[in-house]
Amino acid sequence: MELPLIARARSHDQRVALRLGAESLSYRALLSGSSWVAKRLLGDRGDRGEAHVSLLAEAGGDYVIGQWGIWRAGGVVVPLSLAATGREWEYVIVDSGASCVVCSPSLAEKIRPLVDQLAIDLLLLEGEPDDEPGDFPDVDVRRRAMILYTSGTTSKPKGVVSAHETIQAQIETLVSAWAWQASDRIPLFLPLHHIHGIINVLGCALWSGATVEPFPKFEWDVLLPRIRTDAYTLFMAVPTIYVKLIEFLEGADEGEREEVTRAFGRMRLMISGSAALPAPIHERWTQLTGQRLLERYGMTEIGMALSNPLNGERRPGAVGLPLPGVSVRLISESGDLITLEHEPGEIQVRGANVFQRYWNRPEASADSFVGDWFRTGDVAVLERGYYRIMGRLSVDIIKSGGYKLSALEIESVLLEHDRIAECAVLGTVHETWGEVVSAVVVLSAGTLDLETLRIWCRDRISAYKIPRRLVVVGKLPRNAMGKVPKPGLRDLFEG
Ligand code: MLC
Ligand code: AMP
Repeated sequence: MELPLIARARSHDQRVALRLGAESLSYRALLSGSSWVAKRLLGDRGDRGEAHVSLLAEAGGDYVIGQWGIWRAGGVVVPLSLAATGREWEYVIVDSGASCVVCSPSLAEKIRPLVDQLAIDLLLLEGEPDDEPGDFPDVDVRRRAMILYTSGTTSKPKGVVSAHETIQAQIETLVSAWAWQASDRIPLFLPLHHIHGIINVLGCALWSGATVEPFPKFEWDVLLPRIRTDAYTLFMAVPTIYVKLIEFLEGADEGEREEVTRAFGRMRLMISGSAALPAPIHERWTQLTGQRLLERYGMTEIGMALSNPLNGERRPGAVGLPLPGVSVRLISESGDLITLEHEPGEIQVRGANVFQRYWNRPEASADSFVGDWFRTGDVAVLERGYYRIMGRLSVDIIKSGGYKLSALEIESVLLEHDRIAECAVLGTVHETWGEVVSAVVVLSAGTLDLETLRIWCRDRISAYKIPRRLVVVGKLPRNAMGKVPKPGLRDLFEG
């Protein structure tokens, strides 16, 4: 039996799956391309048997052909970030045990030295469409499908292992809750190594027979003419993008603003998630465009869990109710089930949408579950029937521009600097980015300014992990346990 996503793609056949400028790729073309990939990966084997295969491709045909090709060969996709540094790629490839990188030809030279150093295979996506039937394995949906790396509170990112059936459950709940249709058209400008872009946009669209228009990144000038001409029915973004859109619209001349806000107003649905959408931004967007944004809450480990309704009240500042098939409960600090409104507790989630485990991290995996309930580490409260996210249990998790960052991972890099003796990294509030990475350091010698530190960080960590704020202190405060009380450090950045 073919994987459901592939069987569905076959039924969508000549429909346009990807629109790429004046060109387009049909579902059939993506299947043909992925046949070529699967055959190359299989060679004379009958099944890649859950071999881990990294995927490095920009949003577009190569990405989908690579992803489907790996799946059809029985492999597990480990997407690589386009923004990552060489050592971040190395970490993901080595930690996941990937034996091969499937890569766009345009990106090959960047990763080739690492592939050579690790003595793994490189498959370039330069094949011809292949319509000859292939001898592909039957892939049971309980098998592993994807490993996404996400920052944890244990310093280094961990690989979140999801089965095909997990991905299917994550997609199906959204297709039903947000009424995805084959006639939907959506722009894709979010990175494809995270669940928001992979599942909510690409996965749901391709499952539904809809059309995706991929862009290498979010660029207002490029999107604007498309929005103006009603190119999209759906729009999904992180709060930072809505903040930027409001800035653009407020700065536009009146005629343009009028035209574009009306075009946004005509979309079927606009969604925000991956970080808290401040109520004033939600309200300003409605004032400008007439659209009531639908805010939802999710996580790499669980897909989406809570959502405001498609039909009904979309409440600013709230994330609504559990999605179909997803169970959510709140647990107090003392471990009790919260049954009353207005009492905050940790969000725990159960359902077919929940991942299997962290790759090669039995302890972290065990610690993350209470029975079959996954502990999100996020705190919420139920208010007038809807959940509202209050924050996170760990101060070491930072959300910046929708990216989840580990303060501990950044600290361990900063400590490699020969002038930094001690440091504490934390997120501080920022209007556009939600939070920005901020570092408090104690120097062992000389001086250090932010710009010098940022340049030094450049080939070590992704741009969005590099500190934006720096304070040098003589000594870091420590509590009785020897820990730095980070929330107290926020005052250092005020003003
Ligand atoms: C970039 N810049 C930042 C920054 N990122 N400054 C502060 N904090 C950050 N996090 C700076 C750059 O250095 C640059 O400055 C300028 O902003 C523009 O950089 P850019 O890279 O061009 O930014 P842009 O393309 O505008 O990116 C913004 C963005 C992007 C919001 C589109 O960050 C993004 O795609 N975020 C989404 C991440 C995501 O998908 N998360 C989902 C995870 S899954 P200068 O000085 O050089 O001009 C998940 C589960 C769920 O969370 O629920 O969905
Ligand atoms: P990630 O690990 O990158 O998948 O990020 C998941 C985290 O993003 C969650 O644990 C939350 O902290 C945060 N998040 C996602 N959606 C929302 C939202 N609507 N409001 C507040 N936080 C959110």
